[in-house]
Amino acid sequence: MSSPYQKAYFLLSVANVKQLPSDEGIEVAIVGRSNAGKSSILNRITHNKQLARVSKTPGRTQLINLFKIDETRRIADLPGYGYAKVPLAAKQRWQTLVDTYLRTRQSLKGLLLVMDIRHPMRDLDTQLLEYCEHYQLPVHILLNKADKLTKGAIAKTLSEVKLALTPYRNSVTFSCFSALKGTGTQELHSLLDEWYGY
Ligand SMILES: Nc1nc2c(ncn2[C@@H]2O[C@H](COP(=O)(O)OP(=O)(O)OP(=O)(O)O)[C@@H](O)[C@H]2O)c(=O)[nH]1
Ligand SMILES: [Mg+2]
Repeated sequence: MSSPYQKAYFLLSVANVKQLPSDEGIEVAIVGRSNAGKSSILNRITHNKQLARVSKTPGRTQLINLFKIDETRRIADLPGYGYAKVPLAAKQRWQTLVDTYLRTRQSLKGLLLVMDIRHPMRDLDTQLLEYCEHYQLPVHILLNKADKLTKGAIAKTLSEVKLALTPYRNSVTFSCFSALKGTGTQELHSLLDEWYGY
C-alpha cells in the first residue's frame, strides 16, 4: 500500500533554529526521552528502515533532523532528553534548542511525544506536556515498545496514563505503539493525515 509518508527523505540536520528551512507549510515533530524509539518510529511511519539512524547508544542525536514528505510537509526528529550521562552543557544546549523550536516554529502542527511504555510520564515528559499546554500545541503520546509488555500490563499502563492526563486541557491523546512490530501504525497514519491535511 502506498502512502505519502513513504516518499519522505532526509532534508538536513540543524543545531540552531536559525538554520531551519523557511517556516511555511506543515511540520510535525517527534520528541521524547533518549532511547524511547523516536527514530525507529519515524522509520516505521515512512516504511523506510534506513531513513533515521537508530542507535543502541542513547543521547547521540543532538541535532534536529528534518525530513521532507512533500513540498509543504515536513517531519522533525528532535534530539532526545533525559539521558543522565550527557554533560550539563549539552543538556542546556538541548533545552535552548527545543524550547526555541517549540516556542517559535509557526508551521509546527503537533508533537508526537514518544515514551517507553514501561516508563511513561517521567519528569521531563510532564514538563514538556506542561509546556505544550501553555502554548496550546496538540500532543499525541506514543507509548512505544508495547511488544515488551503483556496485554494486561498494557491495559494497566493505559489507564494510569489516562488518569495522569486528566489535568491537561489542551489536546493530548495517546495510543500504544510498537516500532518493532508495527502495532498502532494505521492509527498513527490517520492522525498524521489529519495534522497534515491529506
Ligand atoms: N522492543 C522494541 N525495541 C524498540 C522499539 N522501538 C525502538 N526500539 C529499540 O530501542 C533502541 C532506541 O531506539 P531509537 O529509535 O534509536 O530511539 P531514539 O528515541 O531515536 O533515541 P535517541 O535518538 O538516542 O534519542 C534501539 O535499540 C531500538 O531498536 C520497539 O517498539 N520495541
Ligand atoms: Mg533518534
